[in-house]
Amino acid sequence: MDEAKTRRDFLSSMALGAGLLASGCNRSAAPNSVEPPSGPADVTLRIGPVLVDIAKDHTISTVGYNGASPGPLIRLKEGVPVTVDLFNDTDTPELVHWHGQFVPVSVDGAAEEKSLFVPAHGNLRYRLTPQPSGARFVHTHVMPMSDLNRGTYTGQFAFVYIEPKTNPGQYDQELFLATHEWEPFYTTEEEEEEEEGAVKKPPPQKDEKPNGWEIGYQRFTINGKCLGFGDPLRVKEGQRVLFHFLNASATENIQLAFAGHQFQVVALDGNPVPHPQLVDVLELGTAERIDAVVEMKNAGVWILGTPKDDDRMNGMGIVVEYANKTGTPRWVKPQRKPWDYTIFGDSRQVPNPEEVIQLAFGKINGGTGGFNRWTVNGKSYDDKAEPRTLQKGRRYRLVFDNQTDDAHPVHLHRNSFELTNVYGKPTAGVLKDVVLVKGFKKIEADVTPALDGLTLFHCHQQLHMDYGFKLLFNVV
Ligand SMILES: [Cu+2]
Repeated sequence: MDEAKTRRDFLSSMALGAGLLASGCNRSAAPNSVEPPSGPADVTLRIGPVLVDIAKDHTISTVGYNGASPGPLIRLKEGVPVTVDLFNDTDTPELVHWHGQFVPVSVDGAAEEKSLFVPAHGNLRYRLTPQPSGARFVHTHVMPMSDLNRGTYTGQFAFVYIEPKTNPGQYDQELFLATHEWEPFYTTEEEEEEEEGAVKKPPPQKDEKPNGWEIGYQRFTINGKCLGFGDPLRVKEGQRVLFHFLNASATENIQLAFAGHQFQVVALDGNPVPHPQLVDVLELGTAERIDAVVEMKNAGVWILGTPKDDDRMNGMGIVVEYANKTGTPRWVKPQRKPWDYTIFGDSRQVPNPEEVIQLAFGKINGGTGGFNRWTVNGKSYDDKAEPRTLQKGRRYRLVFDNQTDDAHPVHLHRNSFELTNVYGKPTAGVLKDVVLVKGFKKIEADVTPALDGLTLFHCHQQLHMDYGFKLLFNVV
């Protein structure tokens, strides 16, 4: 408990320190500041170069927030407005996206929505009202395209935890764990879906180009450390520990298991689920969050990490150490069972939508040495196309129809959607802002837009998003 608290205090004092520093040096307001700086901000993020010591004699040079990656944990109160200062110490304009929050387009941090940029070597101040409560995060939204040193390939991400107005608080210790991969490289190797029931890729059609570039990684971390480096998580027998997991990957969908333990999943993407369930393995598409309580009733030294042996050996894991226990951390291969969002949902009937919107995902192979292109309803994103209009307060059913063999973690900005059908199984009550749609499968989700303005829908896999997998809505 002390461990986590100390780290939190350290991180928030760091954020505060940066805030004081920022107001102390009295930078002039950049042209697109919406409010002139006066007095310290409630939240300060300084975008700049960072060195991340991920393992012994292994340092990553990247860009992060407030001198670290992950950046500081940002704790906000639901409905209580805060002033945010963003400073950009890099040579390129940046976008800071408040993922999963219902905020106006100006501060949402997406170029397609015409949000404000943080100018290179400049700053931006605005106010935002945090909502809804739960585990959110903040990350860069620039499009790196082929440059693997930019965008979400960097260390620009941080947890945002929005305290609910009333907190159930039934846990003894709270831990925030973010996964991220480093040293990306281009590869021709495609990631196979190993799951039972996964639809196999059909043989290539005549005249079809082969698959284009995919991304691989050398190193894998949780909270910026490879497995075996950095402090273990320290727990005591009998504790209930609330874990907040975030997949802060640019491109990877991951699974996590905790040897000797089970996860009681209580919230998905920060939203409490109707029916918390015990599972052995968590699955998180890029940008997904899972909150899970673990009862510490198996004293020892264990590994929490990915079931993929290669990735775990390259760092994707963290040691969990019970008080007064020593020894080599143990790993136990978990049972393989497909992740099923519907086990956390209700069986009740959902209201009929007023309109159904089909969103068919397609892929055009890029060929050897090229980039695949991605389409929604047959078209790659075109910034000159008129956005599709949605009416505020109207219930829409979005049909995510994945006509490709890749899994897609699709994300809708400035809204949550309710899962209503997953791979043919009806469900209700599971609210999310990202959902992972497996190859050649369909998920339906209902959304009732409440906020005016441009609203971006896209695949959160960076390479897919950059090469066409986006669609712009306009809520009126
Ligand atoms: Cu995708």
